[in-house]
Amino acid sequence: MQANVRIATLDRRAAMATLLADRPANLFVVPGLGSCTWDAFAAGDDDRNFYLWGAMGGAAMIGLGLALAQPKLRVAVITGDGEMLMGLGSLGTVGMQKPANLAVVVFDNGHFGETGMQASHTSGAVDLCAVARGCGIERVMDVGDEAGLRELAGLLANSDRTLFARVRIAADDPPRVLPEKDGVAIKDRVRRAVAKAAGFTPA
Ligand SMILES: Cc1ncc(C[n+]2csc(CCOP(=O)(O)OP(=O)(O)O)c2C)c(N)n1
Repeated sequence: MQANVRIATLDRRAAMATLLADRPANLFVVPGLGSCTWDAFAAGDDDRNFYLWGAMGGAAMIGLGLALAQPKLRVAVITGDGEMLMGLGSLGTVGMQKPANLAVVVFDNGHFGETGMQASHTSGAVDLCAVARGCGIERVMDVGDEAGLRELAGLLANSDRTLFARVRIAADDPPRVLPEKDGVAIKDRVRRAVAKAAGFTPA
């Protein structure tokens, strides 16, 4: 069994930028609340980002719903280890449903960054890659370098099966850059983008 390697050095802003650099037109991103939402916005505001400001623990389920409802789209949930740990059971539901167009990516810094860098369970016993495998997700990646990030970016565009990736990022707290906060505006904007990308007229 692979060890739970805890060396985390990737820069979170650079990692997000690499993942989204050659983003195909049909790739939607659900960034988890807090740092991942700020990272996604910092990489370039985009109608296809469903920024979360709350719903801690819900990012993977929001992404699963979108992926199942819109099979022509690709969906990348990109969230923190604290957020993922709060909704850990959702990986079981992802493993049961297995949509090929869904990726769940965890930016794992081993800490709850937004609230003051308290250590999370991934600093200790919990190995999220092992959890994902145990939930039936077949393609699981443990990403710790630039080459791995680039491979992951390609798979966000074209993986033929559900993907889980842990990205080992450094526990730092870059300056916060905050996107739109109005939940209705965020929802309406992403719905229009979904309709455009999937080729239907929104209700
Ligand atoms: C239900 C709920 N509990 C707690 C919080 C407070 N909170 C906001 S972000 C966060 C930590 C997020 O940590 P993580 O997902 O690991 O992100 P990162 O370390 O990358 O910032 C917490 C505890 C919240 N928003 N909602």
